Amino acid sequence: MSVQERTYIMPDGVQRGLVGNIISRFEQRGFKLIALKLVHATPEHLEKHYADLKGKPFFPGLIKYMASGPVVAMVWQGLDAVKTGRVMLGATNPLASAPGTIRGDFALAVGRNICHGSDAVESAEKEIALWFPEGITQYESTLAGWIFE
Ligand code: RTP
Repeated sequence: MSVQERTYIMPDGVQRGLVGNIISRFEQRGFKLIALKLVHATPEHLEKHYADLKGKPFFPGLIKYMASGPVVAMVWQGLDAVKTGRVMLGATNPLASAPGTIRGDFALAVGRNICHGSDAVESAEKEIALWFPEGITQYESTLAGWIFE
């Protein structure tokens, strides 16, 4: 648990026009945006990102879908960013995602569940290094004292 914890959040389906809403939710919750870019990723890059899922029956379809259009690579920082980010996303299957969560509000199908979020601090670090090899610029925010004790 750290107020400096970072998570990698990646909306897909940019065509649906939901990226701004997803960004707003993280901003409103109190997280600090520390990196963001639009990327049309190659299958090879996505296979690295989803390496843990290699062998799953849905893996080829997942890579094909994610490579079919742009994604938005983002890093958000703040208290318990990884766990809170997952709560904000909802369950992997939108059928089980509560209304009020990103998937519970915007998704119906597990293979189109709108947004990825790191599932652990270690995977967040790996994912951030994979998507932002150029590094991340740090900047001061005067809001911290109003958001964290
Ligand atoms: P994510 O990595 O995208 O945040 O999702 P997650 O941890 O909740 O779920 P994970 O098991 O890591 O699966 C990664 C993505 O693969 C797609 N998926 N499709 N057709 C299927 O049964 C199935 N299962 C998973 C989803 O898009 C999921 O987010």
